[in-house]
Amino acid sequence: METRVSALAKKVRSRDRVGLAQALSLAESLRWEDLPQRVALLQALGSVPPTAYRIGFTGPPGAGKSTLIDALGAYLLERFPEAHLAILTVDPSSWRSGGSLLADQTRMRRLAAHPRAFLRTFASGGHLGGLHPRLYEALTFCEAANFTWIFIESVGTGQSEIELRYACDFFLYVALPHGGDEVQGLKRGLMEALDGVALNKADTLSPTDLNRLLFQFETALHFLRGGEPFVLPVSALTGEGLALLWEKLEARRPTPAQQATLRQEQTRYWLLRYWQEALERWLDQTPQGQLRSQLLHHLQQGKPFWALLQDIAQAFGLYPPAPTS
Ligand SMILES: Nc1nc2c(ncn2[C@@H]2O[C@H](COP(=O)(O)OP(=O)(O)O)[C@@H](O)[C@H]2O)c(=O)[nH]1
Ligand SMILES: [Mg+2]
Repeated sequence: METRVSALAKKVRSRDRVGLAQALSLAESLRWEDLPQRVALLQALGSVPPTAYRIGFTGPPGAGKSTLIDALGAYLLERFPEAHLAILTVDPSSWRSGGSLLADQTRMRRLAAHPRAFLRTFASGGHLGGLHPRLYEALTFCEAANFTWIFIESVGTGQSEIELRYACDFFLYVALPHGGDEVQGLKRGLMEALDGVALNKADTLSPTDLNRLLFQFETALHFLRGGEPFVLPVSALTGEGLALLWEKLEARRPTPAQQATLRQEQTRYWLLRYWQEALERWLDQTPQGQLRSQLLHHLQQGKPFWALLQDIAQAFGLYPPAPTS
């Protein structure tokens, strides 16, 4: 195993497509049986100083995230002939064979065919509402492959929206201008987490509508965040605003020291997720873990709520409560 792993590590470091795809499949696996292999690979890659600029793109389905990534990515790869770009799309709402993952691939036509771009889609991993539980490892592998930028696309649903923040250096919200009250639809938690807003499909808006939307976003963000996150109209279709968007993203790129601190916080987050996952797995094998299905069964049979509460507390040795002195 040792030599196979070090051979794989070498391939990853040299950005070999097959090797990288193999490493990412390993990252995608949710089987604990595969953990030793992942651990060995991470170990073989050693500690990788963060060099890639990770940008997370979130927003409602149809906002144009994939199209924007394709346009921005193609623009960047042309401008920087030495650069390499990795794109991970993580779609919590669909499965590998599902339609929207394929849609992402077809929306990224330019990047899909580009020799310096690497595209990979991640299934949901069955994790309800959250990002793929192994995304962190996948990103570590991409970082070891020395990509200049890593773009992460995630559909904005529930928890994953905010969670993306723990995967990237910059958290960009791609807004879809319907002409309604877009800002109202944004959850407060999301407003607090995002670093910038790209108002996409600016080509479909009249100047009046565009100004109204910009004003709405700027006011809301100013109120919440002192106006720190930017709001920028762009069009992934016409390319309008892309150069300026990149200028702004580049200006917000964290320094290596800031990036190291950020990664430390992010590692803490993913570590606790692992802990939670292991805990649940462990719990399922204990009598207390099995109690869960018994409780639901008893509830269905009409056992009163208070009696079920008693059962829970008793199972964990909490009933009657120990007297506090
Ligand atoms: N008019 C216009 N259409 C766009 C723009 N960006 C994306 N679209 C279209 O919006 C639809 C959804 O785009 P897609 O990138 O798949 O959205 P995603 O679900 O956020 O990834 C597609 O039909 C795109 O062609 C844009 O800037 N202007
Ligand atoms: Mg998409």
